[in-house]
Amino acid sequence: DAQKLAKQQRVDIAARGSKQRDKAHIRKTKSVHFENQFGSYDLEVPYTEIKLSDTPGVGPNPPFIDYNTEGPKCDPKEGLKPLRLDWIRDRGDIEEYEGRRRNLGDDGKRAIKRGRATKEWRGRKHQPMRAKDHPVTQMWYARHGIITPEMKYVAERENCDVELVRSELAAGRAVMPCNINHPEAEPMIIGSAFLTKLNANMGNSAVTSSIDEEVEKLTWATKWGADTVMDLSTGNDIHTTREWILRNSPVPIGTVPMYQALEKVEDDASKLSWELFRDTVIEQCEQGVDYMTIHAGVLLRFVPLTANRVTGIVSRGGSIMAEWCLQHHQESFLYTHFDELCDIFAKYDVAFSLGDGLRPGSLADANDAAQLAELMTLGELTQRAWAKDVQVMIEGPGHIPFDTVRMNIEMEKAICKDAPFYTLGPLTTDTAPGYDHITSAIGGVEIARYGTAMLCYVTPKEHLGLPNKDDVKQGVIAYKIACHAADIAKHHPHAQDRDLAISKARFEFRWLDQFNLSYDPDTAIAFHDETLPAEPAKMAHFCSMCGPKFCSMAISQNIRKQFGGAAAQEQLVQDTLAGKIPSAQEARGALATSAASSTNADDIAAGMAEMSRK
Ligand code: IRN
Ligand code: FE2
Repeated sequence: DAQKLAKQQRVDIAARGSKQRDKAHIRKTKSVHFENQFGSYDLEVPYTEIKLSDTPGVGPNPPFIDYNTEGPKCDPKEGLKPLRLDWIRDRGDIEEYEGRRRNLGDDGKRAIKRGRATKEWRGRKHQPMRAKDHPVTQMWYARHGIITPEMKYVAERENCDVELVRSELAAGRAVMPCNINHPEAEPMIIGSAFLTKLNANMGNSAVTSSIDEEVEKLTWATKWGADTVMDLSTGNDIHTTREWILRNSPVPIGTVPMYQALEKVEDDASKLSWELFRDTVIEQCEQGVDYMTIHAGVLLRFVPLTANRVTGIVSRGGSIMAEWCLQHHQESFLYTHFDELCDIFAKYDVAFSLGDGLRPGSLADANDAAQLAELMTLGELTQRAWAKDVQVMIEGPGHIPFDTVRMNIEMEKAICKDAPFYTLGPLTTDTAPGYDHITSAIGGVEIARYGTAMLCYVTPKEHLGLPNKDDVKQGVIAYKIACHAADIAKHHPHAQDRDLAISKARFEFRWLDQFNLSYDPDTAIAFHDETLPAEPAKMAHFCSMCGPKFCSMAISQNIRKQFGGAAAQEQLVQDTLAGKIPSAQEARGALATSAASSTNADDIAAGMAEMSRK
């Protein structure tokens, strides 16, 4: 029955589709020529064009240009074009070699046998690349004064100077997750100097979902605006699922390699070892994972600090490591082998997302000794990674009261020397399961406003179950709102342009433009059509909220028509206040210039006379 229900839900979403959005949001690219010491390139930089209609009697409105995360269309069985391949090869600092798994590997074959992966994927070869003699990270290039095509591409997307991109990367204040084995990805940057980014988590678990569904969810998430996607699969066919996702992903892909490592030891944490973990990491580096959550700040001596917590350790990766440390009476191998991990990451340009394994899982546990002890350790690890030119971001909470949100980003900045912060919301109350996209988007705006670079979305299913497609959309849209509100509060250049465009459309009753400029045109139009489905209503100067007589915007427009512009209105007010217009009768008389007569004119004039008396 649960399966039937899930299927029905999928059908509902498919039926709802994304028709309005797809009609109006057109992905385009602009060609940008770029040369550096390694070659000459024509970069095809993507953007979204939102077509707008004319303002009656005034003229056309230019299309609105937006950041695009969607990626080009492709056949999922073929995968995307490897757009960065030449850029990577031209630098002459990599070698191609026989990877650990040249094809799908064992779980891939199992998947094919079960009919869960198609035959086309069986022969897919994957020849990985790695650094020959120096780190191939964007941080290394940035620190050596080299401007890469990736940096130029990002500067075009962000509408900023390429030197800003280079210097932020060099200083570690921004990361560009772009594994050389994921050449399909369109370069993007995460840092507080740039647009706030959002990550969408997905992935199967032992209980639900198939590979095709995961790829579909990925496409779905990037369509609505996810800047990166984390594949958190823990169920069957982890390797194969990830292969499908990577080859189809225009955005950086993150993972928590510990999940796959645990699967390899049949979920028995005590059997984990550094060697097994390292091999899992290399397997994922070769596949093209762009950033990895590594819970290396969960130290043996911090575990007791969680013993009296209300909700203990809520991080999956964190709890696995804590269990391992206690069972083995040993320091975490993630910590003791951290430098080796850095060397591996430097070979492929994988970025660290240093995990918050001890993040608070309830307001009661917020900002406690365990959380702070871990953060201090992450600060130390950041320095060690930077010493090897490896990119780093820092994961943050969790559940924390709103008034301590700002303190959390300030502490992170101080302790981790401005490495980009990447937070899970934070949720500002524990009381609303089913609505945690809201409880957390509230914290998200606040923490991003003060400099958090990327927000990890939380869906309405948080604490309740695996998100379906609709939950993914709800989560992404909630976080689009949070990121955008934060960018406006940060006075990020042009952040408010879209608000201006949609407000003008709203005031001018350009309904379709209003729908199309919204983050979710399909919901906007569906809500509108619920009460006024007829086509002419899309031009009407009112909606069903206030009806034709009481529409404030229509009245405002009437005021302008009757009383003229600001100067004329100001004159009228001055006259009124000076007592020159003592009655409604006379007030109306003063409106000699008024063109159209309106039922509202009486009321307005009466109101002004009343004001004058007072
Ligand atoms: C983000 C910030 N803090 C945690 N996250 C995300 O939580 C992280 O990026 C990853 O997607 C997930 C890891 O969960 P566990 O293993 O810490 O529970
Ligand atoms: Fe939680």
